[in-house]
Amino acid sequence: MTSYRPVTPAILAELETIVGRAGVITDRERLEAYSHDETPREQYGHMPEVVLAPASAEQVAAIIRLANRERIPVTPRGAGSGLSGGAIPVHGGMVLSSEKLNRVLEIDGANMTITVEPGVITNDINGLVAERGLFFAGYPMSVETCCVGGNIAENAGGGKAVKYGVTGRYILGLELVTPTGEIVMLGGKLVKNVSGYNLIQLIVGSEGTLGFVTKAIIKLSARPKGRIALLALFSDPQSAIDVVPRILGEGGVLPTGIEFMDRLSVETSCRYLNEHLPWENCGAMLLIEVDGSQPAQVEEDAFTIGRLCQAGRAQEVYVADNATTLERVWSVRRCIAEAFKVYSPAQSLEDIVVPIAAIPEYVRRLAAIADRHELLIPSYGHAGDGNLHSTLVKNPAWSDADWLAREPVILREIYGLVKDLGGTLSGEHGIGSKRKDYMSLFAAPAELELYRAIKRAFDPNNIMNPGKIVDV
Ligand code: LAC
Ligand code: ZN
Repeated sequence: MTSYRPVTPAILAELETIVGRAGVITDRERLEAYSHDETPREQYGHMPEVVLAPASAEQVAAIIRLANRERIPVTPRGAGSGLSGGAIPVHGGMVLSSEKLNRVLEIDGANMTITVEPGVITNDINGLVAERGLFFAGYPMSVETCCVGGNIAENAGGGKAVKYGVTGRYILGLELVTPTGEIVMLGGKLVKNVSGYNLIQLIVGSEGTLGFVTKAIIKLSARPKGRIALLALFSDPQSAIDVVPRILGEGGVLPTGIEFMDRLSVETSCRYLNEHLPWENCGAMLLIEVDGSQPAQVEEDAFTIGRLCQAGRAQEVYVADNATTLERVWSVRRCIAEAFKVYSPAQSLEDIVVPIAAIPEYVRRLAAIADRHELLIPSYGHAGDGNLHSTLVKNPAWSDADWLAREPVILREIYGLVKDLGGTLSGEHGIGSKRKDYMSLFAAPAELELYRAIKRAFDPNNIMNPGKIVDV
């Protein structure tokens, strides 16, 4: 275990010479906002000693060199919308915020790229490039609040991954400040690049443990001209989930996404938003979207999928084919996590992923686990990716201490099931500090040792986001 040194007044004075007084936050009330992400604060939060808001790669590099010299931990932070504790300074020290690194540096239409700093809000990219007929296919559910740096750190997925894949597919170049304070440029506006090890894709998803991204070159795609979403209602979760492998395997259509919501998830989000979807008489819903450049083709694809849903015992299939209805159904889906936080702050939002064909068995066996432990475990998520956000919700009859004692037992049981089915711990939220202790259930000692060797090669003093993914 590395031992770290505190941030002393002398170090604060030196930090002020790097980022200026306004870039150094030490006020306790303001620090509090940087002590947690979207995981339950009491359980996972930790206060930083100082928060820094650098405005250039050079400033980031100078801070990291100082942190190395003094052996002070550095935790990179984007918008703080993470779900695994990735941006929480679990060893105290410095939080390095990307909030002032939020410039769009270039839009290059001919190469279909946009170059941005890490603090740019993901959704803003689409606003900027829409008029050129382009879009960024990354679509995390927190798209309106999360930022590009966080998406890269976590290799964020989301609601369009069935067709478009996840963030990493679109990252062509990265400027990185390494954990020893070097500035390196990886890749460029290159669609193909096999010159050397693929360090870009090692950095993507490394949860801020291998450096701080200061610039990203992102690949844009042609904006689809048509989109249709189908909202298919089923009497029970199993019937809905059973259709997913059929849609993918039998339709000959690649949907943009296939999202699953059980009844409690839809109901909770609808109540939170004061929205109405007809959840009362159903047990679960699928939200399936198709898009494309030919509106007639998109309609035909939607029709094909609608037929498969009906053949799979859908009670009803509703069509959303204009901006207003599309936004209505998607906002219910997007806000489920937020709504459950209000419904029960004591909860564990999971991110398991299994092979797509194993989704029906997962849902069946998860229901048995929930029954046996007498708690609610609603599920929703990206069924078309085999990625479900099963959420353990504290039984109101349990005390807080009860919950904290039972939660890990139930989690281990769920993870055991996931492993049995050939799945793993996280599909898009990451390991962070929240899931670190469970890594050894899925990765053999030799694999974990490779992680540690990589970490040591980048970060010999273990100052960069320590306490995440694995202990070094
Ligand atoms: C979602 C977030 C929790 O899919 O990943 O809603
Ligand atoms: Zn998700």
